[in-house]
Amino acid sequence: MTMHSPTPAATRAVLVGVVLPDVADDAAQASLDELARLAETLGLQVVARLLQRRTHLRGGTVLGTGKLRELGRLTGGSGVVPAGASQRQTGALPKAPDDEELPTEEEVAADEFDDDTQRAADEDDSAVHAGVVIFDQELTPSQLHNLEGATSAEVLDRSALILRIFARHARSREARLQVEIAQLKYLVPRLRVSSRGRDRQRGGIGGKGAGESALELDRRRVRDRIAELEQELQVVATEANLRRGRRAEHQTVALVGYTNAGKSSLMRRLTASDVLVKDQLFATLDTTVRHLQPATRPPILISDTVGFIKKLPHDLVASFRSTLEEAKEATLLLHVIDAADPMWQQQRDVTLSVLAELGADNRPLLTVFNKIDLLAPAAVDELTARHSAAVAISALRPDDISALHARIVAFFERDMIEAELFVPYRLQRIVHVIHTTCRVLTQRHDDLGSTITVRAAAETVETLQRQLAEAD
Ligand SMILES: Nc1nc2c(ncn2[C@@H]2O[C@H](COP(=O)(O)OP(=O)(O)OP(=O)(O)O)[C@@H](O)[C@H]2O)c(=O)[nH]1
Ligand SMILES: [Mg+2]
Repeated sequence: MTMHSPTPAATRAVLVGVVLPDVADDAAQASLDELARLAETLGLQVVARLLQRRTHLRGGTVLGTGKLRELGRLTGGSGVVPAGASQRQTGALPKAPDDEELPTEEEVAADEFDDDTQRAADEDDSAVHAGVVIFDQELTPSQLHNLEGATSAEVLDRSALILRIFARHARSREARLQVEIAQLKYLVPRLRVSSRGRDRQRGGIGGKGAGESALELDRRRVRDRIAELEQELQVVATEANLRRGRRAEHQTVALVGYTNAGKSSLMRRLTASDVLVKDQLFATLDTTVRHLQPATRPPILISDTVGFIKKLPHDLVASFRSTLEEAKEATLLLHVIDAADPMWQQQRDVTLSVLAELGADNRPLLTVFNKIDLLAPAAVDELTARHSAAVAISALRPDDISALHARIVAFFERDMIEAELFVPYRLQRIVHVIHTTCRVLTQRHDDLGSTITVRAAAETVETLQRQLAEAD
């Protein structure tokens, strides 16, 4: 490796945000900041950002003609949609429902009323062109095709980028299956455009269709593959469900929240485990379950799982449903928020709406403002004054972790009752059950058996009393 070789084009990316006039500047920039972090997570180097305001997000290229030329200069493309592309729209192929008519040049020019480009400081235009262009919004198949023609670069939209990160970070069988299904579902509507012209089937499926029939074959193959994977996932998910079922009698807490909020950091400290913590988006994809430490009686289980992000591809949410069951069945949700992120309110809303989509919005929820070590004391005071039911902590401070531990324990204690159980000696095995599912306060032995006073969830006490009565 030579020290001074320029970054290869394939890893140089231009970010493009197209926003409606009513989107505030800081929101538009924050969205591009997040896109940049996603790109960096994939190992891409962001060399320029383009932001364009338009009255709508339709049209053959999303961008105006001037902006498209500028983009072409950055990628070494022509900056105009190749002639063949617009013909394709009126060709023999049926139109996909999301296809749009190409606007005329004048329409496009008239619409382009404001724009803004930022280059990385060390950017030398002529050195190496960017090989990747990433759009902050969803592109239709034909927009994608036109943009690739005009830029000669690989064009990704936000969903495609997120899917690639997921594909790279998935570890468990369940997560891999979920990601592969989502990738294929993303691919199906895009196959029509992809299989004409150059080969863009990077999803890893064989077969390059040249004509329509080959294309139909491709589509069928992909659908068959999806069905196959879904079956496989069902088997894996059933096993996971069994494990979850065995945990059902336990008190469970699920850490949920926006990606990078600090869920895994809290998991590590609350459970004295070494789950992966990274300053990266979607570091965690697999669900981990551990005991709360210091241990409680009865034990409390904590789960850490995939984070959320705005505009999370719908198929991804759908295919991660089984992973996210953990959150749905938790006794308590800890909603972790990165209080130091200027966009935390939007991030909170995204998390709450994904939870609603998953049907997990009826669970008791404790809001945890994390990373307050990065805030000024006055800002922390304001936060706690405004959100008195929430806890404000830093995952880096042991005292804060203890306080959160106490809050979790107190939540479960609130629903506990005190009871006295008599266990005859011949049923001593139940004593063991009592010790694992209840907090034992006192224990007395006489000629007939043990009298045990406990604190436990009302349901647990009922179950034990029933077992004792039946065995009697
Ligand atoms: N300063 C500060 N940094 C924190 C705190 N909590 C977490 N971090 C950092 O934030 C980054 C993300 O932390 P993670 O725990 O991996 O976040 P996550 O929510 O699990 O993220 P994903 O798994 O990617 O969704 C890491 O670099 C952590 O070291 C905190 O309280 N203060
Ligand atoms: Mg994590």
